[in-house]
Amino acid sequence: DRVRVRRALLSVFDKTGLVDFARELAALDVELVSTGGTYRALSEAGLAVRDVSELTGFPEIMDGRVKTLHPGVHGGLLGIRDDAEHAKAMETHGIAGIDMLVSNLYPFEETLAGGADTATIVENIDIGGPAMIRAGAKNHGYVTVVVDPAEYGTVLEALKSGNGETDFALRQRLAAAAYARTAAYDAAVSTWFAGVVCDAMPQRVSVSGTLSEALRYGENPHQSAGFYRTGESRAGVATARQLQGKALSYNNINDTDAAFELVGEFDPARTAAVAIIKHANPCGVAEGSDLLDAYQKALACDPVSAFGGIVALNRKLDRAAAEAIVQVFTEVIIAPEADEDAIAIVAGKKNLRLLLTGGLPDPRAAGRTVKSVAGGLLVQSRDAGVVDDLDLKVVTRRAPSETELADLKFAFRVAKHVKSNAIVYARDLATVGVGAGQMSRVDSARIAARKAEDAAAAAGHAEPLTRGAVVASDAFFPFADGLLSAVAAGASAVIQPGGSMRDDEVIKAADDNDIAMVMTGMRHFRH
Ligand code: 93A
Repeated sequence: DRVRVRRALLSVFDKTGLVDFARELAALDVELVSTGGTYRALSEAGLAVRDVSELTGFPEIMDGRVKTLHPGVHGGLLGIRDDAEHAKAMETHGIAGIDMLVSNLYPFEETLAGGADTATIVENIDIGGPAMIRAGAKNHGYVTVVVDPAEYGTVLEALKSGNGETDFALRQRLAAAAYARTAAYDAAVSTWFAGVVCDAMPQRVSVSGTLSEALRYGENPHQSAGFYRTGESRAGVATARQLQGKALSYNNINDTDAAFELVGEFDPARTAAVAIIKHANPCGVAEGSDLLDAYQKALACDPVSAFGGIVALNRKLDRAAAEAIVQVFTEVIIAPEADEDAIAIVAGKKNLRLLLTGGLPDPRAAGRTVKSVAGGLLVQSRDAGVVDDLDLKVVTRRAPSETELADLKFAFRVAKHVKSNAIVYARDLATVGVGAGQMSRVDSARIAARKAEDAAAAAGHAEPLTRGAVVASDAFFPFADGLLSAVAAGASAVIQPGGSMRDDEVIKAADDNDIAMVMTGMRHFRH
């Protein structure tokens, strides 16, 4: 089961360790054959190497799309040396046996992660490389296939200690690694094709990421946890730079993500916006003339819950906003950037983490979310719905005023980021009451209204802040009762998806109470 390696074909995109490895192979009397770029790298290093076109009698054509796809290569990889007919075919057609294949592939996954255009991504689908790897691995009885530069050392050791021969166990192990690589490669290609090109769910999904940090514990101290990076370039908690403070916990990461995705909904060129998050739900969100104004408005919504919260900002953190934020016990601040003054102010709070992302996530970006259930994975495209893009329909006699409409859109934008059932009261482009995560929409509505009363009382207002406010609901009102509870709280306008069997009843209840109601046609469940 030992095979002497006389000829190696090297065709690698990632040229790490290539020259040293090839030099050692040459010293072991292995003849080197290579494709274009690999050939150049080796000959420039002064190594004797033959161009693969000598084996094929055919030049590389079509910008390299066809360089090794030839019987001269595949016959050399697939021929069974001990089979008389195979040996005869090799002789008749002048096919040289290839005993070792060293190949790694065009960087499809990296090209995809780097956000390249479709044509570039397609061009980075390697065809010849996987074909050779699969051929050599099939014929592992005779061929040693190396797909990972990390294996170069092991392979050299084996050759040196084995008189230039490899044994079956090594070739078999390398063949398994080879097929694992081509399987993962094709899975990445097929997933991309299905999802992006055909807008369909892939037949298989493999969730993969690289451990970025082993976390102290998970959602609770008795659970173990880790944070993995997927390589996606989206601005957010996974790609942010942490300037200070201790390591983020599992819950911090989850909440920070929720916070930053929410402020990402607010175009920084149009407005300053701040979101304060607790347990993945906003306890205050506001637009403002600047970040300080937005922060103060957001904080006023529920200052009790904001204690120990996560603060996300959609613009460069400045001194004034930083000074206000550090007055309140805050776990994490996340922003696209921060100016020097702001960084210095935050530095005064040793435990406060400051994360800078370099940009904002695009709320309309395509992408997938994955959730594990017992024995399965639930995969869906991310909720890329944005209220500005929707065809809003006024369904009541009274149409909302311009101010009401602006508040309605604001409230619906926020409701998308509140756990269902979500009810959001807003006025003056700030939340005044948020009802989240209740099993009954009426309960969410009651909680939101009560929150607004509490906030008003705390701020010394005579009237609850729901009076004259607008209300957003993440899903339709199945009955008029949810709407009537908003009416009772004093709301003047409502935004909701619509689509209930009893829409007529709900619209009538609105009209009876002189409420303006807008339907979006889009639901924003979030669980
Ligand atoms: O364009 S290909 O799909 N067609 C081929 O015939 C082919 N042969 C090798 N890609 C092909 N390769 C790949 O080229 C290898 O998998 C490797 O990634 C790369 C090495 O090219 P070079 O030696 O020119 O740098």
